[in-house]
Amino acid sequence: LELQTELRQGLTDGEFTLEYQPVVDLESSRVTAVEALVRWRRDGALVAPEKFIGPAEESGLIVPLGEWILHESCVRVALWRAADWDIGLSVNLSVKQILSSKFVETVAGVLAESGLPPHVLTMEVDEEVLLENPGAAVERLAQLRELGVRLAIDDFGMGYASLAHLRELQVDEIKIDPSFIRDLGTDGTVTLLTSTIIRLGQDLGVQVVAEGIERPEQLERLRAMGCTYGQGFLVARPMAADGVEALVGGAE
Ligand code: G
Ligand code: G
Ligand code: MN
Ligand code: NA
Repeated sequence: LELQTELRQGLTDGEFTLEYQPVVDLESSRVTAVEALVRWRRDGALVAPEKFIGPAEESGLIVPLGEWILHESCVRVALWRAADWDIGLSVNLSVKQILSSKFVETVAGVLAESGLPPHVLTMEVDEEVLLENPGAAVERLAQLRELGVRLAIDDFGMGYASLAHLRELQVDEIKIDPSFIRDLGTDGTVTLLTSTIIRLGQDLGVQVVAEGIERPEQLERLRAMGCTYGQGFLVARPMAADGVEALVGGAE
């Protein structure tokens, strides 16, 4: 409970920050979007989300924290777009957040306040979200999509029923789990599964993003398989907003 108190205090004291990890077009290397990733700056050191997202979910603090993350990142990307930079934003959602009352209104409010066009925002959900309370979660996500927001299935391929989710939800994007990319080219089954996921995305008209690209051979293979978008330490690490500005400013 100590941690819960500290988390709450941290939110009040402005100890949370965001990093942004670029998503690039694998053909042109252009940065097409950023994924917002929350960090906790506690006593001068950054704490990884693995350490605090779980506790924040248990206490319900994920609801105000998630709203802060959404607001902060939407305002930032709206500023970039106002400076004539055509870029999208992806935000990760927790199940508690999605099922909280007023969630859809909150998202609509943040979009209105920031001036970010809904189609620029992608909401990432992983399978946990769809397993815990499938009916309610699917309904909420459908409402979100009615706002014009895009939906992505995160960590695609690792779940118990990845294909079923493509039936239940209108999905705009799938993000191939990094474990597939890691064994690309060395494990024949994984390589075949990856190219099949890419083709599935193409056939369904769903955008495919490969996550966790760390080595040039992986990027080359993904390109050859026709994967359009990618993310990973080879391409760009998560970085503060000014880092993204320097990266893109330097590239243009
Ligand atoms: O950024 P990093 O690789 O450390 O993230 C670790 C995990 O925490 C990932 O599963 C990521 O989706 C999750 N995470 C990062 N930022 C957020 C966030 O803003 N909201 C939620 N719900 N999860 C996040
Ligand atoms: O679950 P989700 O996909 O949202 O997790 C995003 C997390 O993945 C972030 O914490 C980010 O730091 C991490 N990440 C991004 N690219 C790479 C990569 O190339 N290798 C590894 N190991 N982690 C990565
Ligand atoms: Mn994600
Ligand atoms: Na995630």
